[in-house]
Amino acid sequence: PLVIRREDYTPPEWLVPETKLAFDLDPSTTRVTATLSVQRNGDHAAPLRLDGAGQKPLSVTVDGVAINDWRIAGEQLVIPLAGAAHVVETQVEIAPDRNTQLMGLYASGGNLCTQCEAEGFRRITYFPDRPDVLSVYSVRMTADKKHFPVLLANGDPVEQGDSDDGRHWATWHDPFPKPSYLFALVAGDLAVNRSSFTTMSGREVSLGIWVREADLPKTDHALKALELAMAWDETTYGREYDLDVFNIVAVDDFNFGAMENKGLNIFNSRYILADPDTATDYDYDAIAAVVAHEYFHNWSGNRITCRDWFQLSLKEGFTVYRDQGFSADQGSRAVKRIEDVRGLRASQFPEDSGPLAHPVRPESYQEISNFYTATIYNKGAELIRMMAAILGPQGFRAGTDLYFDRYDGTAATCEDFVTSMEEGGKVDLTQFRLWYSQAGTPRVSASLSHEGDRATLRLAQQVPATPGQPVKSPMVLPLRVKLFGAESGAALTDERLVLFDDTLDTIEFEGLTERPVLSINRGFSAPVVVESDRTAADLAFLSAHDDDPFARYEAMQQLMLDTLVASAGGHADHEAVIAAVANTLANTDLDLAFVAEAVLLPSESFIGDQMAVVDPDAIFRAREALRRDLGTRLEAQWRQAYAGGEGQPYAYTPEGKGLRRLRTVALGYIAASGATDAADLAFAQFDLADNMTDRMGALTTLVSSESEICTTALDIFYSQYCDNPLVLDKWFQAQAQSSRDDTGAIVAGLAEHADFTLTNPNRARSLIGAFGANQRAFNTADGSGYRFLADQLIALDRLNPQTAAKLLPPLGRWRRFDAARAGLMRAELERIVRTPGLSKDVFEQASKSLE
Ligand code: DPP
Ligand code: ZN
Repeated sequence: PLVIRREDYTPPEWLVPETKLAFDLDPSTTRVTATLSVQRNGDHAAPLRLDGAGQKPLSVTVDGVAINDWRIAGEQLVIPLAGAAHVVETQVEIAPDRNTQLMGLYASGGNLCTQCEAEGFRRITYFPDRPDVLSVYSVRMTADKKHFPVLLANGDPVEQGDSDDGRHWATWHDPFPKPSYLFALVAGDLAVNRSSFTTMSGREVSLGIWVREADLPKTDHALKALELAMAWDETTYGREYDLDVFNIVAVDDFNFGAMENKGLNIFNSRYILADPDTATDYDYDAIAAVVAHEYFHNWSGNRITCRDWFQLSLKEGFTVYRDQGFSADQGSRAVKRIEDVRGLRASQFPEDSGPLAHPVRPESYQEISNFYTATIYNKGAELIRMMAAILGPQGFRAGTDLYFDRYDGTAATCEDFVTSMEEGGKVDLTQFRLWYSQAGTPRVSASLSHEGDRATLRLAQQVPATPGQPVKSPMVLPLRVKLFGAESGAALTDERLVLFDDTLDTIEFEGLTERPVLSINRGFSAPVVVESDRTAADLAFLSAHDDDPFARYEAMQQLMLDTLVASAGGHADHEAVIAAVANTLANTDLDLAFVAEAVLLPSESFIGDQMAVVDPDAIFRAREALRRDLGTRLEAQWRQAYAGGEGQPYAYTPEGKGLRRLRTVALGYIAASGATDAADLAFAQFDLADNMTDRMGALTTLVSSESEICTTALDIFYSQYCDNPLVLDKWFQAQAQSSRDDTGAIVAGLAEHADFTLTNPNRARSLIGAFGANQRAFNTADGSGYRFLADQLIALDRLNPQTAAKLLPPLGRWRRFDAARAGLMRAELERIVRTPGLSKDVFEQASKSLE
């Protein structure tokens, strides 16, 4: 397979300052005419090479004259050109309705839409499909007026009109030079929810969210989020929107969550549509976050784009950091940080310690679609967060101002960003750059000793070996540290930001009046694993007394984790956890959403990550035993917490969300206690809920029980929502996440369900993706889970390689399991690799997973 390397980067041989596209749109045969003004870049004699994929070339002209001496090399169209500048026109034919990969121009729900990042544009027309070729686009679309009354493209609308024979046309112009991956068009039968936004310099922008007519009532939340995001980017980063219109279109079939095409974002409908009856609080939050994320890309991604795909985190890491900041400002900062860290540990830490580990700025790839990862996005965001911590708020803003100013209109690199931070913040980030080049999650061991009024913190760091990187250098780890008095509970020191940049270090504290307890990596200031010699009593103490809510949560998680790992190894002692949870539940000063997070046990897979050999059954038993004990011993408190939310009408407010979240967590513990009324309680909640959050909370509790009522609830849910695809996804997902013993069989049955299809990525992920993440169900000792996943993945690969490859990572964890399971997982990976006609997407992931 062809390996693309970062070190091989060379500037483009030809530039394309201007691009005119004409689309004669039709689902079965669309004709695309591309008129490119091309300019030789530098002193060379190379022909023009345009990327293509799958289209049928009809004609090529140069400066208005048809030519025949073009050729196809691989999938590139090669055109010999004599001069320094020419106008090249190509005509091709494509078939949107046969495009199951959902890359390029495709059909979804009767409409036509595009997805071009990373390399979809070449499936539409011949073009230098690389992010450092920036061009000004004009687009003309012609389509049947009845089926496609709405015609949208990037930029601002210019003109429209009717042609004869029932067709109509529209032209759009985007004055901002952009790479081809940001191209977009939509043709469809769509209704719009509009509003307008006045920018900080007084410009009026018309905002529109386009959906099926019937979905219009579900677009208010997304539209509101867009307005909030536009205002937030002005106040927080000084960034103003730059076109007269900003359109968002929601489609049901979409590989990503959403796409930031200039002036015309295209979204997976799950990140737009919401009303209380069909969307959970989690969905509402995710919609606001994704709407903001894509909007923020207008500056961090579009105005400044990436030089090459190795720099992907330049736009993604930074934009995730920006959307995290936005969400934190809308609600509870601490709860948002807890959610983000939980996500990082669930998806990025396993990636960083497995066969697919790669640096935030990778050195090579076979298929770039495989690098839209938690490492690029979420660890990338942590890198920005660390730089922000090192620079401080003013320095960071100076750094981002400089970056936006200096690189506006260009295709930049991660190095350009770091240089801007250095100059703007007046700091030296030489060693910090290792975060971009070294993969693996650093491990810090921290030990605090104390004598008289002095204490010494001893730190050691180790960065584990990862594929291709056996030996690592020490990194700069910004650790927020503070000491608390074990007797008084009071702070003994101010918070210090320790820049730990060596293999070993010691930090001294003086003037201590009592025995100190160490609070470290507060706010998760560095994305590392901390091992400390703090006792269960110290952790329980911090969970009650630390003044950083995140650190309280962390202390509780660590206490739970230590307890569960010991318990999975046969040493169960639940007392410290029970006391700490009781304490947290009794603390009326805490916000309810925080309490709900703090009392939740770590996931089975996170527990597994702490063990040399993952024993999924022992982990499950240990976790269930602790849940049962917590449920029984604290039953009165759970019932009180549960009743706290009763009878309150639904409102999407921080208080309302907190109440609902704690209520469902409490219900889970009541069920875990084995209380005889638990199933009835859950069913009543399910039945009487006036919102999807409570209904799903009850259903996920029921679905893990063996009770008859579970089947009844699933049937009711199905008949109520079977014609709403997004809600039906929840129905599939809840069953795939169940802790029942027969989940594997249930999931295999659901794969045969009339409503299951691999052609829709959301549906495929809701069943197959959720099952792969269900540690116990997926890892049954007979290997049936592995076989099922491999079968589905091979079938999906024929339709949609990009989404298929995303389902593979659970099979790559074989090194962490016992020999029998490892052998079964390897056998499936080998079967996948041997499959004839396999995509390079899946080949890359499967072959790397075997190494
Ligand atoms: N659409 C994806 C995102 O916004 C890729 N750019 O992250
Ligand atoms: Zn993004």
